[in-house]
Amino acid sequence: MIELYTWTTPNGRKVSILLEELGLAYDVHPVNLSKGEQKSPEFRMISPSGKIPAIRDSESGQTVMESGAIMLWLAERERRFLGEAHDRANVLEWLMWQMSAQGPTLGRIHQFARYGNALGDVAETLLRGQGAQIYTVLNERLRGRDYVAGDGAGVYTIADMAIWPWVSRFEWHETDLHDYPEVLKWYRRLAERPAVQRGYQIPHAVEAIPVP
Ligand SMILES: N[C@@H](CCC(=O)N[C@@H](CS)C(=O)NCC(=O)O)C(=O)O
Repeated sequence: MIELYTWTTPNGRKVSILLEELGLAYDVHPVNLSKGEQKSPEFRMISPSGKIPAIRDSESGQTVMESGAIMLWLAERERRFLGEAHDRANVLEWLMWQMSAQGPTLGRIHQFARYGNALGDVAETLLRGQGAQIYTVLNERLRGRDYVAGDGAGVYTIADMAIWPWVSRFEWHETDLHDYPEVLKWYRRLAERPAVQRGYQIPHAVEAIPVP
């Protein structure tokens, strides 16, 4: 059984969406970030960085932190959502783009646009520009495609599942998805998936997925 330690955030939802898509049985352990539960010594035994998401395989005792590592570990174990062998490089590059560029950039924008932590005009203008670049890159990638990775129209993989939850915060970073029509089509396509809808509501029910 997979034990999932998570909260209602984009990084947490990446893993709950994948677990739902895989149809695996899993136990959910909410880690309330506003109470600082992620910094407890008990949780750090599972996630040394003190961040969600993290998983523990109760059969082997294996723990994994870092959403990208968790997604790869689960997808490789189940041999699903990685595309064909020849798609692998493509899946990895978009997964790594999400981990190193999309998530961190949009997360920094949340700091001032959502939480009111002023960073100063220069930094905020720079970050807004970087956020727009992120959406532009994704929009161009999705032109004529259904999914970010794979040949032709693409194939649904962990790369889509990693990128989508951050796009679902578009309101938090003051982005109008109508400015990025290819992203909007892809975003709506994934939002219709029952597994995405279930995974979005882990570890507890929140508002419906925002769909512009
Ligand atoms: N690179 C990590 C980032 C994880 C992360 O930033 N998690 C946030 C929630 S989305 C967190 O636990 N924040 C609480 C904290 O940093 O104290 C991953 O992708 O798993």
